[in-house]
Amino acid sequence: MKCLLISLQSNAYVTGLKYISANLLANGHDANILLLPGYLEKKLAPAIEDFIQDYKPDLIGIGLMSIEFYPAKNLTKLLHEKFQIPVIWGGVHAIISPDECMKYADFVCTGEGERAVVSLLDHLKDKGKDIAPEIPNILTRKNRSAKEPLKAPPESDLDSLPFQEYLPDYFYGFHKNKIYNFKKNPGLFRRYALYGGTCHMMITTRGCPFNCGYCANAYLSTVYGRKVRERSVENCMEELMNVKKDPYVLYINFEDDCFFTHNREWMSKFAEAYKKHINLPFIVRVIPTMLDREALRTLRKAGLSMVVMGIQSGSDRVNFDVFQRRISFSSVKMAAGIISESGAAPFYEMIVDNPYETEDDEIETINAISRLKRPYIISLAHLTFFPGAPLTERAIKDNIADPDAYLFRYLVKIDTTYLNKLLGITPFIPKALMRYLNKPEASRHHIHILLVNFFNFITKRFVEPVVFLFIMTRALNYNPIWLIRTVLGNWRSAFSKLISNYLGKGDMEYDKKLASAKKDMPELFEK
Ligand code: B12
Repeated sequence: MKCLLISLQSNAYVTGLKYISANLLANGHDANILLLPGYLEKKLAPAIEDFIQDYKPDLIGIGLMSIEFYPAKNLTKLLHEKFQIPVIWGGVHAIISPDECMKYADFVCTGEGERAVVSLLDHLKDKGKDIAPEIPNILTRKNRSAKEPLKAPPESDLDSLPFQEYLPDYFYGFHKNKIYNFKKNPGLFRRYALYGGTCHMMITTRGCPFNCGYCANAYLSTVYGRKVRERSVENCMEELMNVKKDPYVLYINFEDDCFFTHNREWMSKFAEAYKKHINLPFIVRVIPTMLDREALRTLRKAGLSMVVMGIQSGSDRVNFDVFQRRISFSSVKMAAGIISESGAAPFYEMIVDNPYETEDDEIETINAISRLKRPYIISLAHLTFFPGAPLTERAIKDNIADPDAYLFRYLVKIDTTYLNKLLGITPFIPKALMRYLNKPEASRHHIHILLVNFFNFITKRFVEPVVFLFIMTRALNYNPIWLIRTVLGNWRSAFSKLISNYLGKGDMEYDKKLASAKKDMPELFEK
């Protein structure tokens, strides 16, 4: 049986779909992945129609995060008009909002999809599509009303799942009205992949030990439990040795919510094997209170080049009371010190545009951030009220959030307020200047606004890229060849980010498509 897995994301990092397709192949089925970046057209393009007619899938799967809801709804309607093929939705949004998704799809996957999709294809083969399946994690119109829809326990043995490839030969992309095989057109793949395709995105754990109020994990942990499940070092190495064969892979980007949930024993075994077999620079994410100096040193020796750490706010009130994230700024400062001392490039993430934050909180955040050891890079994300997050429920109750806003706005699109701009430039300007500019609106003059705008312009275009290059060069132990390869591999995405003020090109294009779809297809946006 054949399954076509479609992603509507603007980029080609489709970890979930790669896992599902690998498992389908291992179980005797066939799979293709098709990237339709932000597809929101009134009609199915002839190339897509031909592709489906040629491949003749028995099942079409659409993977979606919440922001891809409208493209998924539209595409499903177009597919149903042309073909008699059942459509299943899966991914984070399907898990969080299964009832809403069930209005449009024939099946909804309410958890991990690897085994569920294999069972569904087996069912379609044996019993056909007119008999409703009874499969754990698969919601149908029939069993939707059941009190206890069948749930599969979270996958306990992650090593038993075939892992994802960097670029499978059955991965296709829709570009300028044609469909291309990415493996045969690697240049095109790299255009759609983040960071020019220089990173392999890898996940060694599933789950997060925290339950922050703004994060989908707070909901996902009710489905998967609080326990963080991990892969063995051997299993991770097998995936990486395969990935390393591709000369374009320069970095491994570990997307685990917190790489430091692994214990020291796992870490040292990993570091040893990684250095021996892989030896590529790599990136990890960490939650400040989980950072372990010893483990960090061990990873650093194995090639760790960048540590991404969520700080979110510099105000303890906001972190504790609003975000339900019990991490004080003193812990953040300590963790930042350890990262700097290790020589890895520090990359800190903040959440802004928070309606529960006062001007005093924002001023406190800027002051706090300025106390972190330089040099470092910060990235600001717009607080998006995604469905399923406890803070979203609170904000809707408090009438403070538009419950549909997440459908139209990317995290990277932040408000261009005075204090957001000042926060963004704080790591790069003299502290005395920061103190002079860090004022409440009531005491600001034209000169403050002028200076913030001026430094924002200069910093974003010239200073920040130079600091970024410097911390990466240092993290790569001043290896010039690696630096040149990084710059060459990333120049296109870096350039496009600079021009479009840090909003990815794909996201900008999606914004435009969404705006014109609202005009041309108002019925799509009706509830
Ligand atoms: C890696 C990652 C990315 C990567 C790759 C995403 C990907 N599709 O693989 C990148 C960097 C591209 C990314 C981008 C964004 N991300 Co992200 N990302 C993650 C992260 C950290 C891990 C995802 C992952 O690989 N999980 C491991 C795989 C195995 O699990 P999975 O993807 O859930 O897939 C399983 C099931 O969901 C299901 N499944 C998935 N797809 C399908 C399809 C079918 C047909 C079926 C049947 C089943 C099925 O089966 C899979 C295997 O078991 C998660 C956090 C998390 N813990 O989930 C956030 C997360 C998914 N991202 C999130 C967000 C918000 C974004 C952005 C929108 C942020 C932004 N820039 O504004 C962008 C999307 C931009 C775009 N449209 O292109 C949110 C989503 C919230 C929501 N309600 O939608 C999450 C949950 C983070 C969070 N904590 O809130 N992200």
